[in-house]
Amino acid sequence: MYIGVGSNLGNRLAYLRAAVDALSRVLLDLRHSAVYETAPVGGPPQPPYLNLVVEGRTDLDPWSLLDRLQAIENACGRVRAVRFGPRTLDLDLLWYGGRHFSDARLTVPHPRMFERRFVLEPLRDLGVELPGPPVAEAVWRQPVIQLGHWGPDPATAEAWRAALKTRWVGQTLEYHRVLDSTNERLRQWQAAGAPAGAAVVAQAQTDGRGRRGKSWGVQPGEGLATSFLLPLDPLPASGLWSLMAGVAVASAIEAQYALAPGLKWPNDVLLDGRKVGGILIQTAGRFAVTGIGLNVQGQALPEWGEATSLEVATGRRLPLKEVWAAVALALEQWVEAWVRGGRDQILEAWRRYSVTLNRPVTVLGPSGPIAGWAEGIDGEGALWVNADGRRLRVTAGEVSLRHRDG
Ligand code: A4P
Ligand code: MG
Repeated sequence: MYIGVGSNLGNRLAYLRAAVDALSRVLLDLRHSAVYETAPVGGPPQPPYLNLVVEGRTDLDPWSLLDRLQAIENACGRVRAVRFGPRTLDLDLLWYGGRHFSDARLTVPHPRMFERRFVLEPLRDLGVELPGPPVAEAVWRQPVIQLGHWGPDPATAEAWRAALKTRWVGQTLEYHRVLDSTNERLRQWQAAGAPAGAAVVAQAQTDGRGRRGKSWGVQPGEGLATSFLLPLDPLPASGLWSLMAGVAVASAIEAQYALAPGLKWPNDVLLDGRKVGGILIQTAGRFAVTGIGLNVQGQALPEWGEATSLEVATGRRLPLKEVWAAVALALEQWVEAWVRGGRDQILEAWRRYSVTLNRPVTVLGPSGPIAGWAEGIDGEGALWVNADGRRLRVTAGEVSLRHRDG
């Protein structure tokens, strides 16, 4: 039989993995397709789905199987609110041994499966074509992107490692085709003993911060999503880590590609005033998990809004592993510079790249927007804003910042 699995709320990939894991205790000879990111079909406006299809055998009758599927949905926090609406997990019995039947609880085959590319494409990936009505042309135009299978890919990791010019940063790494978040994976790995400098790379990151809703336009493999495990010892405040990582990314693309990047406090990397990358620091034990996202390839599409890519800026489709190796080298050099020379060198470099200092900004905090002038950063990486003579100390994480013209 074939079961369709979909999720478009919360950590979608984690729900898919939990579903496959639970189904492996219900079905024999389980196989599952690659993961696909798919535009919602029907229902109210809602976020994109992740979908896959599971194949397996069972002795359960279809209604007992449906009971099991619904128990798995419920265990994954499924709330039935809107028909066709957003859900953490949806399990549909698509096909049961070629049988056709319908009653109040169950219609098999699933009545809409041949109208949905998010079902047909994963079936194809499994090498399966089920007999059914002819599929309308329009169905094949529903947007779907194949992301691949989860799990580490050691061969690709080795090819990336070979591109490195570092001594320790990135020398131990995991490469994944699809991952919910490289920071999350690295935090888990840290807890299991990953060494300093360990790195995680994902060809597609499904649920990393800042990605949701911006998925369409970036094909898997066009953007760099990576995290590095760096020792926290030299830098006391995580706000400084954000600035240091920003300086490393900016100096890497400046040196490697002769670009003129800018840094927007606290953690955006800009080219020509448009966002090309972002940084997310999380601490784990004695480490700073340093997450970096960079738009490497890709033409500026309308859905990108204020974003850009290295390809747009250089006119070249740069290999991701080359960009990654340049970033790893710069991180190693800046972490070591920190150990040798203290924080001043990094603050000075940050000020040089800054596009935030000495200009009007709006601070969006819990107590509403505050307009002011960005005056400086201090030794902890906090931003000082002058709002009509009142000096505010702004720390990352609590606020977001908008530049104002003028
Ligand atoms: N039911 C009848 N037949 C079946 C079957 N073959 N498999 C009954 C599973 N359930 C079946 O389902 C409502 C009732 O359908 C169940 O109580 C069961 O007795 P539900 O899961 O509670 O509600 P639902 O999911 O909102 O309705 P339905 O009909 O399952 O919707 P679909 O067809 O699952 O559509 N777009 C993308 N890109 N990817 C998606 O995964 N999913 C939907 C949901 C809409 N758009 C989507 C996706
Ligand atoms: Mg359903």
